[in-house]
Amino acid sequence: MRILFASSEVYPYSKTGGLADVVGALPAALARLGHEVLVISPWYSRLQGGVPLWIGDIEFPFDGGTSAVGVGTLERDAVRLAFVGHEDFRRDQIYGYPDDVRRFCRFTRAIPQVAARLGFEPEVIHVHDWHTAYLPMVLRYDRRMPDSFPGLPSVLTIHNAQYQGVSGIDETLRWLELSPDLRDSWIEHLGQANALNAGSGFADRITTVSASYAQELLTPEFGYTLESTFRELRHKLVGILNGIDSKVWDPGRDPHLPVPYSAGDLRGKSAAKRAVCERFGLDPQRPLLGVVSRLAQQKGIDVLLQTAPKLREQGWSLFVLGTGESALEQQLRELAQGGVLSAELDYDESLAHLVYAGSDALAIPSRFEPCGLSQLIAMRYGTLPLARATGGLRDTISHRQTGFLFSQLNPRALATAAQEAHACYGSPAWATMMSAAMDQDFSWTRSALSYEELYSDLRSNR
Ligand code: NHF
Repeated sequence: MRILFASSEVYPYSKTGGLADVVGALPAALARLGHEVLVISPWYSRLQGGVPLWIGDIEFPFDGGTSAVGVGTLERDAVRLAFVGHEDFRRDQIYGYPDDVRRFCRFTRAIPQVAARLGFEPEVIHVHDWHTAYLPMVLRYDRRMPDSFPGLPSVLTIHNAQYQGVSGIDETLRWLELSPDLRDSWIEHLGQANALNAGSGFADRITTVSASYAQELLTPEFGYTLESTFRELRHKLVGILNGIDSKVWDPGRDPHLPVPYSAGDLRGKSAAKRAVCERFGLDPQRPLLGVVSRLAQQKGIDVLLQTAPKLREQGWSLFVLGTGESALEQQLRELAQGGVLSAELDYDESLAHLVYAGSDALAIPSRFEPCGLSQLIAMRYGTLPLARATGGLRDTISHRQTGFLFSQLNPRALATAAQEAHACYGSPAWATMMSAAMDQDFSWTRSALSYEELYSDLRSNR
């Protein structure tokens, strides 16, 4: 099957979060199943890991005129990638500008012409999050599409429903070159244009990255005002769990560890713990509770920091790796100065590997977690997650079998679960949990097979 992916981020070229990881890995897993995949993404000024080969400019209708963008290509893991270059994307950050919706409307409008320029005739279109969510609507209503595009089935994957792409309706329809008659269609939500609402309404299927998050989206707490839309569209909403790159995250051949290890021989795990403890002055006799996370409200880091003195009292060493909101970073610095925890306020891929391996448990107190990657990595490294039972965390961790779950997000609930884990630490039950955690299959192949089935269904229903 020929599948077109469109996304604002793709690992390793651009990344602010898990979206990039998924779009970096799922196409390769689909390619291994024999499919032909083209990934289209913006050509940011700071692409990591490769420079696309510029193959020319293309033009397409945009905002009452014609826009021109450059197209560059690359190939990686049998997947073709096309990058769309325009000064809109040559900025310091990927997001965070007042004209973000317009920027990604330009990108979205360019996608069909970019595919055509590469001679790629997709059979299915798969878009991700709000940035590309207008594509199903454009496909349905624009008459100036390349030949193979009208009537194509489309899938929207929601990685995070908190970000929706909100703008004025009239201007958005103008940017997209769509008729003002569409102002009362799915584009409208609470009197404004909402890309995620439009994508949900016009895509043939909505997927999200775990079954629990698909259910949670139907509630006000997680739907972020879109819950009524999701309830109305629940017949086409499914959850498909993400995977992890089992080559990158493999304790048996991880170049970032002092000694590789496996479930059968855990000496390398102890070596990793010693390395973390030495480097950050922690007592290796205490169980080590690691945190590898964006420092954000979504991740419940505020609650973790409130609980930190209690965790220390229980007997844990606490180590936090990550960057994020400046208030949380400041609080972390203060707690580190007070000797409550150790922290490295950095985005350090290599250290992350060491912390996943060297920790005994990994704290993940997320407010919401559509899927979550860190618990999957932790379990592969025999590090038991101590996590809030939400979204993908609930679906991938079994309480007292592969980790520890707690329901409410508050310091008391976190401390109670941490106490339970601490009491279990070092017992035969802990060792059994470690090997059960390490034994699981979270490879991308499993997810890719589910997407393959979904795409096939869509095509046969046409
Ligand atoms: O894993 C990729 C990621 C998820 O839970 C994560 C999130 C954003 O918040 O699907 O997207």
